[in-house]
Amino acid sequence: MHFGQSLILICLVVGLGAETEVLTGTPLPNPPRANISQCALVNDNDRYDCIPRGNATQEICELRGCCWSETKAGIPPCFFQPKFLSYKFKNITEKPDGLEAYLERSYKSIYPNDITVIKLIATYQSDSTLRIKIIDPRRKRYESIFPEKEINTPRARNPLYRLIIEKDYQGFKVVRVSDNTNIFDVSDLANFIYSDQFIQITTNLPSTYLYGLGEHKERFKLQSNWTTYTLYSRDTSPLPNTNLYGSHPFYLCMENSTKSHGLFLKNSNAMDIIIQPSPALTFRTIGGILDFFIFLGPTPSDVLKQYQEIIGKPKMPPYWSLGFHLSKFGLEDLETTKDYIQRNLNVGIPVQTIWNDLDYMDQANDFTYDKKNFNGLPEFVDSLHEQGRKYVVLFDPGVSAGESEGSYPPFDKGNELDIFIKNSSGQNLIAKVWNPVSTVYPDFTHPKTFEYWKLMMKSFHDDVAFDGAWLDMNEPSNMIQGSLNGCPDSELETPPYLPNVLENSLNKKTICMTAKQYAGVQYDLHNVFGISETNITSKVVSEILGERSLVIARSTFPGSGQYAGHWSGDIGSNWEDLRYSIPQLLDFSLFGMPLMGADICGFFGPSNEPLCNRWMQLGAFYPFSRNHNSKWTHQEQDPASMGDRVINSSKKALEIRYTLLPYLYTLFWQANQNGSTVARPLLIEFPEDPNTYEIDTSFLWGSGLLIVPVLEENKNSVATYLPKGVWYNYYTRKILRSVGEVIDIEVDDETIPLFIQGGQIIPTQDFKPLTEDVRNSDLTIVAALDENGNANGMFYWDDGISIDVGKNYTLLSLKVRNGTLSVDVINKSIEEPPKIKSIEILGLDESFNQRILHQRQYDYVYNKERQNLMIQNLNINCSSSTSLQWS
Ligand code: MIG
Repeated sequence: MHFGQSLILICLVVGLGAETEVLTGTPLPNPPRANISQCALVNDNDRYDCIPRGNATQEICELRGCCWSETKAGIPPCFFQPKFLSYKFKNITEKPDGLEAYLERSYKSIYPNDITVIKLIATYQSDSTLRIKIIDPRRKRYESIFPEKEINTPRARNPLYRLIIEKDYQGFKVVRVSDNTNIFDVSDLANFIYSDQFIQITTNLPSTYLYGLGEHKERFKLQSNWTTYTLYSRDTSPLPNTNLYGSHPFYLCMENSTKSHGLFLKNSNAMDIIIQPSPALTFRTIGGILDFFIFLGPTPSDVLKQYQEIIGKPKMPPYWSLGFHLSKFGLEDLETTKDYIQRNLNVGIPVQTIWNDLDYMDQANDFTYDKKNFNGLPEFVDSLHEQGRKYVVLFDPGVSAGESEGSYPPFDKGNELDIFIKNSSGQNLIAKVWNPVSTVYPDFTHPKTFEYWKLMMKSFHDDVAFDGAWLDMNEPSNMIQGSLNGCPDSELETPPYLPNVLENSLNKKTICMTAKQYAGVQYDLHNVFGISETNITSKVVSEILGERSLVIARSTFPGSGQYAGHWSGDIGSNWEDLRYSIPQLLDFSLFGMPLMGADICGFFGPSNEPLCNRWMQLGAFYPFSRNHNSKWTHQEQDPASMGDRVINSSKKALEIRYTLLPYLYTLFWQANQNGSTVARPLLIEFPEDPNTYEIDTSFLWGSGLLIVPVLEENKNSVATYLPKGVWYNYYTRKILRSVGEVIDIEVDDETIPLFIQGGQIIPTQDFKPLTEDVRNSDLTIVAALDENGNANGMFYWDDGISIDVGKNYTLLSLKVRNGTLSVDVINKSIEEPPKIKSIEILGLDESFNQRILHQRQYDYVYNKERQNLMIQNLNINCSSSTSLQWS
């Protein structure tokens, strides 16, 4: 049926010299009427919408050469006939590492400015990654400036994929060689449109198990019932079916064979992505180019590694940032801030980092602090540092434009360097955010903005020695539409196709699409505003501190993980949003942003004791663990304010978190090195078990720890799926052998169910209220044996702050085989790493021979009922490899 690479060679001959011919286009004709018998062949679920987001009538439909027949609501009545002639391959040239081809359009599309001849460039990037770029060969179009990671020179030896051009030249597809699965199936180009402001392409999918395409308030597994996912960065409290703060055109697909693949569309324009039940997926973007990266996996963790090869791997967070953070909007002065922290410290909550929101600023202006209400802030921050605590403040991207000349350097300096975003006539675009009068935005794509931002951050840091930057409002958000003077009439402000964006407007709650930046217009750059600010902030703060910086950003894009973490914004204080926080967290694991968490106990609306109780338990296991509250709530929700039960729950869960910090930190290091996940969806750990494909109420830390939060009110039990294998109840150490089944767990109010996976070794340290003390305390190695008595693990240790990760560190490989734990030193730091003081073995049958333990005079306790062995009072130095035998 299809022809492969051998036939492409024939086309090479056909293609020679054809380039000039296809480049001279004549005006396109209108399409002929659809062929009714062809139309009848199309199943409802397979229809390709011919009037997307338009008012479909039969007349308009038929004029477009499309088929008309009304059917169930939600299913497009006007659709393309199969193999409707859109573009046709014209000449195809095989290259050493890919293929190039031209495609020529046959009929007018319904959008202005069809690009009649386009060029497809396929690059065999590696054995597992194929890039397909489709451009206008005659005119350079905007290409997303992020991710900015350089892409390696192509090198494929035995690609897992094959690119096939259809015999009729009206389609192409990417096939997995090993089993012929269609990975990217555009074998029918019927609805393929490439016009100036509307680019559409549909791929048939091998399954409906799709994940990613954020940021959305959605379950982890995406819906495929003609569901539209719109990507357009927007400041809004998260609602379902709405574009939110960040834009990630990446999906992971689990195939029916349990293999998986991924796809990244490198495009930063506003877009709709529609998933229909056939299943098929349509990208509809209103600008830029098509630039696909297709990842062949075959495991989902392979896919994510391959993806992060392209977008960049996550930044290594400072160790302290894995401690518990306490924040609140509405800590209106320094005394309130101090009391807020102190009351939590008083009841034993291990607050590592204190955050101040907008409140600290003078008139909500960046790089200032309120000298009256926050008088003494610099000294307060110094005292936090003396205690071993950290301090993070909020920055908005916009700076005040309404201050009198000479009184506000952030405006004067920016103006002097001329780095503010311009309106269409070239003056500073004036908007309004929190500043008293008006706001301008630095253009973070301007080459001088790095120095500008650094100067501002540095002079503020000289006053207030903050340790991290919290980047809010960087969609960019604007409280008035477009600008103080509105926006000009332009097809950029009101494009021929408007994606399904909130409030049906591109410039609502943000700046004009015609606004000008160094790298282009807002129309193209909107979705990368956040990442451009985050990138610069991450570097600037590291340079100022001389240490790793903590940056948490609201608006994100592929590659943001290299610079920052993320929080899920202004979610509600309710059970529903508690539940959604897990899929949101797992989505950002897919997006290469492991440092993620939601506002614990919720942001908007009053929280309440039962909710906050369960939320503090779950939040202790968000990689980024922060309780933050809105100012309008009039309901405190920090643990101390919530009464004994929440205090006890919080302490219990956070103490476990702190003892697990060495494990969590090691996972972050692995993510930084290999692009692996920290908070891990079950399907990534158990891709061969389709029962895990819809799970988003529990998740793992790495491979070792399964977290099963209680997500409903008045519940003292939770049902959870335990994949096949050996598990251990974290609290009782009791062994559970699962055949892959749902189990019911009884749980009291103050406990979050946790399980350790057999076969994993988890490094733990002592609980201490400060992260730095945990980092320096002795180790307890917990080895949870699998059914064969084996286990594996790693321990990574460094100073927790060095920018140059991987220069001075200790790395231990931990292994249990035949009743012996071996500790292999893979790398040794200059400083001596912590000592191993105890080893705990889980799942040790009582038949093991205790003679050796006696002989060597180990101090040990064996618990027959729990089947665990604790060898204690050891003093094992980890600077050299060693082993310890118990049977
Ligand atoms: O429009 O800075 O998501 O965390 O507390 C609200 C005040 C602006 C939104 C952030 C939220 C923060 C708040 N900000």
